[in-house]
Amino acid sequence: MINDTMVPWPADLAEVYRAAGCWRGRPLGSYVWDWAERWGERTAVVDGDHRLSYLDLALSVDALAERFALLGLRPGDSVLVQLPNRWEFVVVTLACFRLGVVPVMMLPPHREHELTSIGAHVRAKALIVPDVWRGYDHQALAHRVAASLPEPAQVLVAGSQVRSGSVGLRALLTPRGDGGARRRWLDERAPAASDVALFLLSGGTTGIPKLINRTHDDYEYNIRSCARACAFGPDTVYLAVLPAGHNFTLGSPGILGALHSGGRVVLLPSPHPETAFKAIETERVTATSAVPAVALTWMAAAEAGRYDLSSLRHIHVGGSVLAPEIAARVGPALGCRLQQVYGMAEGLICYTGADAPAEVAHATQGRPVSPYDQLLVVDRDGRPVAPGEIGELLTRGPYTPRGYYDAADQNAISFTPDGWYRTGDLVRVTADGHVVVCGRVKELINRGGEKISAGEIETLVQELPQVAEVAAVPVPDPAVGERVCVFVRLNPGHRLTLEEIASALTARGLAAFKIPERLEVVDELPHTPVGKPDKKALRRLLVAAPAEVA
Ligand code: OOB
Repeated sequence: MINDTMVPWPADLAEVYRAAGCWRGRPLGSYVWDWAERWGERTAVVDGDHRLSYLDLALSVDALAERFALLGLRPGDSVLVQLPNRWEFVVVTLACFRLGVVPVMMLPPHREHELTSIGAHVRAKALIVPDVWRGYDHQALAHRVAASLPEPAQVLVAGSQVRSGSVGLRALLTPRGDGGARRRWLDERAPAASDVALFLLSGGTTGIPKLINRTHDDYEYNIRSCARACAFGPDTVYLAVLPAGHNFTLGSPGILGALHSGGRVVLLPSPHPETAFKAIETERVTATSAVPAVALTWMAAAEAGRYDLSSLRHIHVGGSVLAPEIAARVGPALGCRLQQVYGMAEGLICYTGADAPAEVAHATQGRPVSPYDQLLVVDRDGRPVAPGEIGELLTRGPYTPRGYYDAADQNAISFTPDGWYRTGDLVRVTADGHVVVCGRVKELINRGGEKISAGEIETLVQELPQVAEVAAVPVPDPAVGERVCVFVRLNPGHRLTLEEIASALTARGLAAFKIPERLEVVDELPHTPVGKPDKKALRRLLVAAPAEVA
């Protein structure tokens, strides 16, 4: 069902990608045993005191994949995975790949609103969640969501507080019986490399996040190409501090890139500088990735000089705009090299080289990681701009899918008829092929790298009885880049506060990071000639009146 719904690459291009060695024709789960055979007792995953060797990892992955099958999960079924950066995340993800069960990479802050709509869309057969995380009862949330889904869904719980009606994950991870027989059994049932391996979430600009189906072939190539761009190898120690289910941390090159290179992954559930620096010092971390907001807090904290960060060679910074003046300070502040990255869950990833000169590393967002990536910069009418001019970036390539999952209407907007993905980003491309991100045409708010769809917020605020008309726009912010501001025209005789909006949207089960942080009540919203709220004019208002920012 999931595989039939995917928009395929054209057959002739697929052949080119195979012949060129981009697509190797192997499912992602099959690499787990390659790694184990090559790296055996070397440490693969570190989570606090818990360490897994490559062999432990392969055995646990097989054990869990088999138990998934015994629980009734079938290849092609999808499951919502909402786990923090703990070792279980890695085993669960790889076990899904091994069996051909498709994980949907939810983020820990997601709540009913996101889980319910996405779970229904993919007909999720299970939810895999922590018991309690940051004081929030995810197990109870998962049961509420499961009860609302069209098909029965099991609740699998990481942690020790497993209630009746849930399945405890830890018990499923212990290898039992004949490992060799289990390995053969799983090998025989391995999914096809062209099948969907996982769903990543798009920031999206309308409604709930769109689902991005990434195949085994395409995602393995994504991982391998990014690992090469970042010079990952067996001596890499990668620290994952951003959410593990985000494309940046998961496979660009991130966790899977480190494992695919024989390196070691250190997982931390938060980017807090104190714990991150301690981990860098004790685990001798060589590479990590951060959004600009996190990089800024690290740069400030590093001044105290309390930790030895000398093992760190590279920090990958991307996900939102990094100003060149700040970029120039990252390396000196942290004692490592900066690699900028401009990427998207939809595919295309650009990196500045691991040893790029300062003018490239500080002032550009890098070059595509694959020679097969295609870039086209167009003007408002869709015509290519002159070289070096600014326009919207369109892209195609061996790891950029041709459409969102089961979203024909959205695909007609986000993809051109000949398969180009419209990034919604304004860029210029330098003479030597580096991309410089100059702005955005899509209606999205980028809060410290977390993408928030303006349309999703507007739909929910519009439902409030006080509201006649609403427009959500980004308000610039020095700490996180942008925050959500809503402009509202009220119905006659009504009043509305920011707190009322926040509590109404929280009650609807919206993730906390999406809650508007500024409200502007206006008598009239400016409109474009076609009658839509004029977002450009609204953004100008906010920039013109920064002093009013709460
Ligand atoms: C990464 O992926 P997403 O899917 O969360 O967001 C993609 C969007 C881009 O279209 C662009 O609008 C923005 O995030 N973005 C940047 C940027 N990197 C991403 N805007 C300005 N400067 C940058 N360096 O954000 C992502 C995925 C993989 C690797 C890195 C980032």
